[in-house]
Amino acid sequence: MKKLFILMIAAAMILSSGAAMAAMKIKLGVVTKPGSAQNIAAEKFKGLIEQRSDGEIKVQIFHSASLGNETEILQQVQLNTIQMAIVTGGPFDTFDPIARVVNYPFLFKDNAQADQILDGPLGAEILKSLESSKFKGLCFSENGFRNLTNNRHPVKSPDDIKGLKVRVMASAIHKAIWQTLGANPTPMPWPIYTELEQGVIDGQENPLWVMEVYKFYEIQKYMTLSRHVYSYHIDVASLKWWKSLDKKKQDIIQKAMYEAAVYQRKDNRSKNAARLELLKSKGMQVVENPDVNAFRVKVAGLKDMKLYQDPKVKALLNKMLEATK
Ligand code: EAX
Repeated sequence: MKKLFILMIAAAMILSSGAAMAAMKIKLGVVTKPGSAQNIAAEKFKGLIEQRSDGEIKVQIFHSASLGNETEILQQVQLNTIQMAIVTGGPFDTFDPIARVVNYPFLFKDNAQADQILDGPLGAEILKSLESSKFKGLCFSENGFRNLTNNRHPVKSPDDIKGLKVRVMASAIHKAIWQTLGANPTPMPWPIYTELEQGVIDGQENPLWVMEVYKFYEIQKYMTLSRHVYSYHIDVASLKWWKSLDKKKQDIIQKAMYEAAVYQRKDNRSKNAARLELLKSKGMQVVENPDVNAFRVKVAGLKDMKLYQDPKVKALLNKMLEATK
C-alpha cells in the first residue's frame, strides 16, 4: 500500500513537471519539397531529436519555399525567427565568401574525398567562419555532384556551351564558372520548373535527384554528366539561439544533425544508378562521358579571380586544392 502511494506521488510529480515544461520547438526551413535531399536530412533529424529528447524538443519543418527562397531562409536564421535550416552551399556565398571554396569546380574527386575533407579540419574552418555572419554551422549534408541539362543540344565539350542560357544559383562562383565556360548564366532562385518550361532559360545544373523529384525529364531533353561542382548543404542554426541553449541540448542537436547528414548522404548516393536509368527511360539523352578535362582546363584560372581574394578564403582554397590534388 505504502509502495503504491509513493508510486502515485512519483507519477503525479512527473506528469506535473511535464506539463510545466513546455517542449522546445525548433523551426527548420528548407526550400525544397518532400522527397528532396534537404527534406530527407531534415526529416531524419526531426525523428532522431524527438526520440532522443523524449519529446522535450520538437521540430517543425517548413518546406517547399513556404518561407521564401534559400537566401530568405538564411536571413530568417540570422534573425532567429527560425532556428535551423538546411541550405545549398551556393546561396551561402553571399553571406560568407568562405562558402564558395567548396563550390570550386572539379574540387573533389569523389564522394569519399568530399566526406573526408568536409568532416575534417578543413570543413570545420568553414563552419567556424560562419559565426561571423550569425550562423552556427553544424555539419554538411549533400545535394551531390551537379550535372548540366539543357533543351538545345547534347553538350560534350565546352564548345557546346557557347551562348546557352543556363540558370545558376545566387552564387558568385557559380556565375563565374558558367561565364568562363561560355554560357550566358542567369541567376535565379529555386524553384525553376516554370522558367525551364517556358524557355526563359535553356538549361540548369543540379544533381540527379533533382531531375527525378522535380520531373525535369518532362522539360529538359539533354543531360551531361559533368559533375562540375560537388554541391553541399550547410546545416546551420541561428547563432543567437544556439548560444541560449545549455550544453546538453547543444550536444544532442549537434549529434542528431550529424547523424542525419551522414544518413542522407548515403541515401542520396545509393539511389543515383537507378535515377540515371529512370531519366533515360523517360527519354532524356545523356552524355555520360563528356570531355571533362577540357572543362577543367577552361575553368583552371578561377582560383586567381577576385572572388577568392579575401586572405582567409584564399588560404582555405589553397589548402583544399592541395588536399585534393
Ligand atoms: O536543391 O537552387 C538549386 O539549384 C539547389 O540545388 C536547389 O536547392 C535544389
